[in-house]
Amino acid sequence: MNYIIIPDLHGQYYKLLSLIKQFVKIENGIIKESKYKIILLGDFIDKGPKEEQIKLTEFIYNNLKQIYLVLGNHEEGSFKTLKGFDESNVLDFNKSLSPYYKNHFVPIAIDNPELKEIFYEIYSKMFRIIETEHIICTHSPCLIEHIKEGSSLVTKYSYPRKKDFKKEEDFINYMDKFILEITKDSEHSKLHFSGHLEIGQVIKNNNQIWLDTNSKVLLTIAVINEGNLLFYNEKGLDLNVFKENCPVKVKEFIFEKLKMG
Ligand SMILES: [Mn+2]
Repeated sequence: MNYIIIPDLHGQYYKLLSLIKQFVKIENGIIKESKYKIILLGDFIDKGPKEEQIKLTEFIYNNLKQIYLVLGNHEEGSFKTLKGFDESNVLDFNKSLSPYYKNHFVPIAIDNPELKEIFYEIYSKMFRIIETEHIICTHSPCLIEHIKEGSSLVTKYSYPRKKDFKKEEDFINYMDKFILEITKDSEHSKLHFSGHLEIGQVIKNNNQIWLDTNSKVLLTIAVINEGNLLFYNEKGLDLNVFKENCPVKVKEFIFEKLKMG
């Protein structure tokens, strides 16, 4: 099977189109039958422009046959917040998970009941873990134990953000330690793909691949074609992955082109 694996889109509908049009045909908003299955690694809502969040949600809904969905913390948080709203009809800002989720998709869906129903339908088709013969996909980078246990950490492993550090250097040092800690275990041979982190680069260590979710500039996706793993952005093949952009110590881990049986 061939896969196109796409990290956190956060409502960037047009970016998704330019990424996947390199591999699949789209006619009247429908992805035509193709040799690729598309996997979205979660967090397709929030942050992006309102109109694009709506378009992206509708596009996913219309293409559920071609798109496999991993559950992200933004979908989970928004779903719970919306359900709370359905039950009480009053959005209680103190009771819901975090004020963060109320400033994005939630108010858009409350204003648009049809969109909310579409979102619920998509949500019912999302998985915390997608596993195939060769790959495992989770929203958040996580330890193999978390996958085995089916822990909710596969969706929302938390880590400090760049803005939590005074100096960028401190953040890089922290992330280097975090990366080594979380990727230490490579007992299984499948490639493990995840998104969720906002560190502005793709990271590979052992069998784990974390796709950059800082999609404000170029968004890098992974493409598995006939057992070859390649990386693409909107402009085409991304050859800079793992060469220039990794944190200092992570550069020690050299990326080899992966062949899967
Ligand atoms: Mn996330």
